Amino acid sequence: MKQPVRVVVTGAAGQISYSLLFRIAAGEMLGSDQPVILQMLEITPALEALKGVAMELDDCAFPLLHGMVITDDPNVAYKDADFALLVGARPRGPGMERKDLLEANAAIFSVQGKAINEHASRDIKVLVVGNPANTNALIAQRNAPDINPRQFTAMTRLDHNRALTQLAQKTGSSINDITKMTIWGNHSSTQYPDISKALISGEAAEPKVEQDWYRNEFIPVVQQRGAAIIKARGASSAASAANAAIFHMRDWALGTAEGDWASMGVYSDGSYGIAEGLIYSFPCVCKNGDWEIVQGLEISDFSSEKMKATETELAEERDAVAHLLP
Ligand code: NAX
Repeated sequence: MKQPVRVVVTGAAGQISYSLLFRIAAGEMLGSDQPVILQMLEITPALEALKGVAMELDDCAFPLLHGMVITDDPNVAYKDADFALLVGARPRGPGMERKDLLEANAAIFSVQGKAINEHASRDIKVLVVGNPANTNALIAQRNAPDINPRQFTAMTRLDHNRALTQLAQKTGSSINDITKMTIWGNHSSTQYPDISKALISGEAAEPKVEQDWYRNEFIPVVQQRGAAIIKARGASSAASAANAAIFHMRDWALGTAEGDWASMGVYSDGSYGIAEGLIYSFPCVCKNGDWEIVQGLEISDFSSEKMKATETELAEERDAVAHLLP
């Protein structure tokens, strides 16, 4: 049996975590031979509810769950952490402007970044789920100067999965036949879901759908899917978000499938002309616990415009919190 690894989940009493924690403990994220210790962080008023979740985890008698930590102190939560899923965030309250939301979360994610810098394993893999995810990841990263910036990522895998299903349903194919889907940019309504590189059973997907559907249905449906879920369910995506977080971390740790890639919000190295240092979603191949941005893809004028628009939004978000960054 392998040595247990330490996995931090923040916002652990919230609705996404209620799906996420059980799947991590069941071995779906890191494999059925990898024991885990769950280090769960919440704000003080939610600790009682978190104790209830921990009781349920106990009651599952998961063979891979080798321990749990429940805390409201980030310095305790991140101690020796190997993986961290940052789900806890400040939701948009009534009358809150985008700038207020960015600032409220900047406060939370600077604390997380500092605690990671001081207490986590130097090899920690961080995934930010809490919104605005890309900019929250940037803030955490900037507050952790001793950790390689490549170890901070943001989640666009839910958007990627949504895009796969939309394309599969439209073309009457199985999601198992579709590869090389891409989400570019921000996890927001400016994201660019791009099927121009996607393959269905090895053949180009784009010629199989009408341009009108692609541009005027597929792209907005994927961009607005989160809002559609809220409208239908009366609550935001939870189980599907937890599932995407599992897929993101599993691929990063264990590798993407041969011949395919995953969409991940990662530290931009300037690839495709995207400003260096932004946490931007690119197509990534993962191997040996590391990721690489897929290089050399041909970018059409249409794609270039869409990729730029979402980059501009991310640059604006970064600038809105610049005074709070170290
Ligand atoms: P909930 O409100 O159910 O849970 C959030 C939990 O975080 C709460 O229990 C709260 O007490 C806790 N929390 C708040 N501040 C904290 C802090 N400083 N430290 C530790 N815990 C803290 O929200 P949930 O539905 O679970 O969603 C969580 C986040 O995921 C939200 O920001 C949401 O917008 C975001 N999402 C991101 C998605 C993505 O694709 N990147 C999709 C789903 C989701 O919308």
